[in-house]
Amino acid sequence: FPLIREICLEVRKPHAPVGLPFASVSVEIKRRWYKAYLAMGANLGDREGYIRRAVEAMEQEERIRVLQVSSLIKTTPYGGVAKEEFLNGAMEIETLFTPEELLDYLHTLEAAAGRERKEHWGDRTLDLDILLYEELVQWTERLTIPHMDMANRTFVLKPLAEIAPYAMHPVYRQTVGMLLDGLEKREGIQGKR
Ligand code: A4P
Ligand code: MG
Repeated sequence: FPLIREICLEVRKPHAPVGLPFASVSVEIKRRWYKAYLAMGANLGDREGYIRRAVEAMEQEERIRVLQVSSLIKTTPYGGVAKEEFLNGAMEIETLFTPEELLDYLHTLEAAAGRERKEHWGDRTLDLDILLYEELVQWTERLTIPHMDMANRTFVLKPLAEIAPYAMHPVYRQTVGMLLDGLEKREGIQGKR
């Protein structure tokens, strides 16, 4: 039902076999579509193929709607660990998954691309990160949203600005376009030093 954004469903049972006085018992679930932005990166093997197959898998997944996919750009490795050139891109999706469920799901796609986790920030066949999830700000051991370092990474902000220049970073209170502008200015100044 594409027009339904949110549903709250309660199933009520007036005559449940419970040995206590009660009017009825019920269970309730709430589901809605949440907007999220993802980063995609690959720097080993058939980089474009790994990214394309992950997007196709998401298109087949009932709990995800792929709204936009950016073009893929070639970028030099950032962070001093990975050695090979990257292909990077970004996606806009809507999903029924919670952030933790979405992360688990993205890990299954990374595993399907044969990703091995050998070293932090190292070379990889496929990396799928959650950049933004609605206006959520969360910092747990497993999951930091917005993605911790996104404002310092041209390879994240450039493809994201292509599909969502007005998406708002809920901590910095700046749009993706503003963050990219600021970063390019800072990098320009550093480049001249
Ligand atoms: N985690 C926490 N927050 C998030 C989030 N918002 N999205 C946790 C996804 N994962 C998140 O990630 C390690 C753990 O981070 C996850 O298990 C999850 O619980 P990982 O993907 O296993 O390892 P990683 O990718 O090596 O670490 P991390 O921190 O995700 O690295 P990044 O930030 O992805 O950086 N240079 C270029 N040019 N292009 C790139 O794409 N990528 C990296 C990796 C380095 N240099 C790069 C690129
Ligand atoms: Mg990652």
